[in-house]
Amino acid sequence: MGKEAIFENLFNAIVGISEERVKKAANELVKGKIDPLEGIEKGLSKGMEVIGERFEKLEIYLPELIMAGDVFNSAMEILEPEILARGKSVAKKGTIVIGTAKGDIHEIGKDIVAMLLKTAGFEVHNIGKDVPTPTFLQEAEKAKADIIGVSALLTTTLLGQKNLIDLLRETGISLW
Ligand code: B12
Repeated sequence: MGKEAIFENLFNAIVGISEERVKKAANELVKGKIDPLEGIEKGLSKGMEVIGERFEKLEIYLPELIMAGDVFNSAMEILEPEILARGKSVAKKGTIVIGTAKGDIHEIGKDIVAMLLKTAGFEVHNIGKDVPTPTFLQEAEKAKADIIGVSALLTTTLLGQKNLIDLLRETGISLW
């Protein structure tokens, strides 16, 4: 099967919220030695965009949103070892603390970013979701981090990013 057909199967499996189909397509991608990152970009994430649009239009509801997230994660369980195996051992580039802002439990994208940074040579401290602003600072100090990454998918939790910058300024830590 060609890679475009596999990307389409990944897309359709997310939109159709089918764990069985997503696993099948993810396994085909690995067997076909296709770049898993391309599969995430051109299949899984595109499918998630459609899920988000349908949710916004009230064509689907929260349970479907939750299930679509689980379907995405079952594909990631198959793709992640492949992504890590493809990563070349590179010199350490720095340390990053990454988490999702307080009030926000979206973590699929943040976990992908964390994994990609790891394969690119960063020491990554993934501190999870719904993280209070001061915890980012505490964890960054503990890890002696060079970078802090704050994921926020909700309009309301975007403020978590600004709050952290304000907190860093207050404590006198110099930013970039
Ligand atoms: C799956 C999903 C959920 C799942 C999350 C499951 C999980 N384990 O993460 C669940 C069901 C829990 C959920 C809940 C809710 N959700 Co939701 N959800 C989504 C959905 C469909 C997909 C998100 C996703 O995983 N995408 C796939 C990943 C790969 O993409 P990504 O997250 O964008 O990540 C990429 C980039 O953003 C970036 N990135 C992400 N983090 C970081 C961090 C750093 C440091 C960097 C550099 C880059 C980076 O890189 C990633 C890889 O490319 C989006 C729709 C959408 N189009 O985004 C809505 C969406 C984000 N949700 C939405 C809403 C409203 C909610 C709820 C409030 C619904 C409700 N009524 O309860 C709750 C909020 C719960 C909470 N307190 O957080 C809205 C937000 C609207 C807004 N403007 O605020 C959206 C946009 C849907 C919509 N169109 O209405 N959701």
